[in-house]
Amino acid sequence: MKTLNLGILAHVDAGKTSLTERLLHDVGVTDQLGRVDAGSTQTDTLALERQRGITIRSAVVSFVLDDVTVNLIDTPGHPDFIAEVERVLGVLDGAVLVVSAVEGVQPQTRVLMRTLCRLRIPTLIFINKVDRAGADPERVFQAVAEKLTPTVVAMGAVAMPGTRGAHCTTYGPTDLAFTDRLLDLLTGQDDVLLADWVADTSSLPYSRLRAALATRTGRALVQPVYAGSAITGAGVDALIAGITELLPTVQGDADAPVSGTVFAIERGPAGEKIALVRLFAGTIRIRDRVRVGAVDAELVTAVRVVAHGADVMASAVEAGHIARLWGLKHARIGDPVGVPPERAGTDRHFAPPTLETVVVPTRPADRVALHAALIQLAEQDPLINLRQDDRQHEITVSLYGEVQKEVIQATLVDDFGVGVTFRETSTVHVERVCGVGEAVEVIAVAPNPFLATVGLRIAPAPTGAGVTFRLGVELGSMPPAFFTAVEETVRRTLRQGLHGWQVPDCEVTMTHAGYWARQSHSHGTFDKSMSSTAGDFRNLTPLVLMAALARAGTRVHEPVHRFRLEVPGDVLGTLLPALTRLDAVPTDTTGQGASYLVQGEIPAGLVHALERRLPALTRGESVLETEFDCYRPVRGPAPVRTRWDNNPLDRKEYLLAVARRVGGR
Ligand SMILES: Nc1nc2c(ncn2[C@@H]2O[C@H](COP(=O)(O)OP(=O)(O)OP(=O)(O)O)[C@@H](O)[C@H]2O)c(=O)[nH]1
Ligand SMILES: [Mg+2]
Repeated sequence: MKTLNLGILAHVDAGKTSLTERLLHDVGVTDQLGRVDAGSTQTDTLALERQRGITIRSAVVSFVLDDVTVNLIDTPGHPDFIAEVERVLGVLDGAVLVVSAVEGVQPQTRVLMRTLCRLRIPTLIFINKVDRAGADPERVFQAVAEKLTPTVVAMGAVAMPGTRGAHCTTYGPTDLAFTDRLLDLLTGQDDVLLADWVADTSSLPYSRLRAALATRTGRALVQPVYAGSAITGAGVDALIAGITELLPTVQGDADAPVSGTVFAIERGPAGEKIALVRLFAGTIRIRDRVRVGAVDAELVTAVRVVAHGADVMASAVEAGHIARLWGLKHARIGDPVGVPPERAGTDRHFAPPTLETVVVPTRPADRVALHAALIQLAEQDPLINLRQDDRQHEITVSLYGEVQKEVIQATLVDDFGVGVTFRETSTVHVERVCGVGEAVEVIAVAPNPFLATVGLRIAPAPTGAGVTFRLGVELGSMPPAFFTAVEETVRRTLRQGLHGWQVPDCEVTMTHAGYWARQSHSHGTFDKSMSSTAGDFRNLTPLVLMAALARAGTRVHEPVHRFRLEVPGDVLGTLLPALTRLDAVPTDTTGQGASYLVQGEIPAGLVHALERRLPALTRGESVLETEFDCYRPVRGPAPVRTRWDNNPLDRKEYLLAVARRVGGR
């Protein structure tokens, strides 16, 4: 059977979960329509999701349409949970991007559409909530074409929008404006189609246009736009027909070697680990041993697949499907299963978290329990980037925002019985390398206390390039384990640069390498004092790297958001000075009738303060949109972060040692 793994994506509250519920109902999986507001949906199952009426975790449900199994993945829309969306992008064959007919294109809609286009994920757009007061599907369609993607085509029209009686009609071969638009769009992209049409205008019958529409949609070159209401069901039949007709299905090879991706980790009722895997090729049966990430031969002890609305035990899962697998003890999000699939599961599509905070147990005795609980949460959400500082044993997590913080707090109490408070949230800065720096320590030459020679050169790399590690020495000059030790340590050390912040992008070249081979005395026992070990390389590498980094120099950068703020014209006089006090830099202010649109940049750490101050500054009449933009150099003195990793030396001692070395050469 063919499968389609379909993601439902949107800005918060656009109606993803309601649409998922409606689809399940209309295809016959559920008898009763679940409601977000009643806490009765299939996908918002966490107690916290039901209480708050927002989706926090992505969830998979499934139904059969004609001969296709559709695995539907409902995702959260709140930007604090963008990491959940990121994880599912690598396993999607198609997406429905939901836009509210009332609120229109929102910041997250833009971020998501950009990413869907970049990843070439075939997408249908659904303008939802046409029944709600204020709905204006025509205006929203125009905004979609202007702000999201120009390659759109409206697949139908809405009558009586903004009323309970809103209903939708689907365009067909007799709607000339529709067929003209198809012709225009498709011949503009396809030279063969254009040539045929130029030669003979009757050579493109409607059926051929429809087929071309499916092909182009399948290649993510055209985005058909539907409209309707998840609540009343208007327009949803057309969307279902569009999913079947226009989105590409896959039929993986069940006999090929196993190849899949772990895209989520859950815990079962007994606390056992469950890996959600999208299988691109092959078949996994119970009791099979599979390779997961770097771990060979993990034993699969149970398999569940989502089938026709329910999650059922199965003896195997085949290519194309999504399954929950038990027994993969070491599985982590993004790990390949078997042969790594072409689509990597760990690619970064969105900005990383820009905030961090220290988590403090309410009862000091809970510290160990808290650490264990956070380790489990970090498995499900690796971007919280859990770390413990060595001296005070304080635990820090990275965050996207305050809502995520509240969710972590509630989860720790509800699921683990650990009450926590947080220190003030602070901004995660990064360090960028300024120039090129080199350092070397030679074996048996003071002050090098380790049995290893390591020389490293560090150079800047473009933003987003990541850390690259190259060998400037012969690969055969040392055992591979020593090179691995150096590379791993380089990556770990760069998590904290000269000021304690991560160095995300740079090129590190190993310029010198040397070791003492395994040596024994006459009585034959291995003598550690005469033979290099991987530990020597692990201990020496941070010293050399930090010395090279000190020579190259780094500059601390802070995350900056772009903001778009609509305000009544008469508050501008008090608003602009308040923005300046919040370190926001307005770059553009334009009048829009009685209101003004102010756009500019603001440090990420002050977005929350701006949100809090706005109601008072604007009589509650403002609309604020913010989105991560870039890192920019910090003005004034660079903030320093305390060290938390397992560095062999205390930070101050460490930098003094580095300084002595740099100065002494
Ligand atoms: N009138 C109307 N209300 C809708 C429609 N779709 C959703 N809603 C309401 O909008 C609110 C948000 O709906 P959800 O389905 O939770 O939206 P969501 O996109 O899943 O939200 P998050 O997952 O939290 O991002 C709820 O109160 C729904 O009842 C619709 O078509 N018409
Ligand atoms: Mg939802």
